[in-house]
Amino acid sequence: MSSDLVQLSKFLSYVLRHKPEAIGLSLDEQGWVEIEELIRKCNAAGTRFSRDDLLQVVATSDKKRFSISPDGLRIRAAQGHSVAVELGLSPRQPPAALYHGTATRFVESIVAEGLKPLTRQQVHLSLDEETARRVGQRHGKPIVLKIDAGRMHAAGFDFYVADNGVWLTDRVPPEFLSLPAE
Ligand code: HQG
Repeated sequence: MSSDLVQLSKFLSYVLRHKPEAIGLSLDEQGWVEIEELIRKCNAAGTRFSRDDLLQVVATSDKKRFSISPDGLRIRAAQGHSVAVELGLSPRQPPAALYHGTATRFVESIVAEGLKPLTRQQVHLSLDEETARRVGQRHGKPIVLKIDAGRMHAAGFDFYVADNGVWLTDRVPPEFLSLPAE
């Protein structure tokens, strides 16, 4: 993706996940906004782009960060929100194991308290260790925790899959976490 489109992707993540009010936008309860209104308000706020630019960002996003509604009129962030949204996802049976990448400096606290969503709406989990490692790397020296998702689900915890395949759950208590073998 060109650097202009990367910048645009970051701006869209900011607006659609965290600060819609920064450009006078409000998300509906499932996080959707009209594409036409989004473009108009971004342009008015000084971030100029066309519908084609937007569609290119959506199509080429490495993590499929954005979803377009089936009628092509609306867009939302697939996950990662800090603003309250109800994505409308149905609970799903998770695989036996899921993974969470984090930085080594957070591990002591995570082992004591479990995984919490902190600034986001839910905890984000990956299907494979390699993806989790990349997520963890964003925060520092990465470490991948294994989540006993099968046992958590059997204990009554709900799991969801975002439009882009990221697994979500409200929290992970410490008893369902394991550290990699030394
Ligand atoms: C950690 C990216 C201390 C948690 C990725 C993480 C993902 C704790 C950090 C998405 C803790 C929060 C989300 C506890 C959790 N004590 N630290 N009890 N519980 N943490 O960025 O999962 O590139 O909010 O381990 O691909 O890193 O933005 O969450 O390290 O899908 O599109 O607190 O964001 O996508 O960090 O990443 P984040 P995340 P994008």
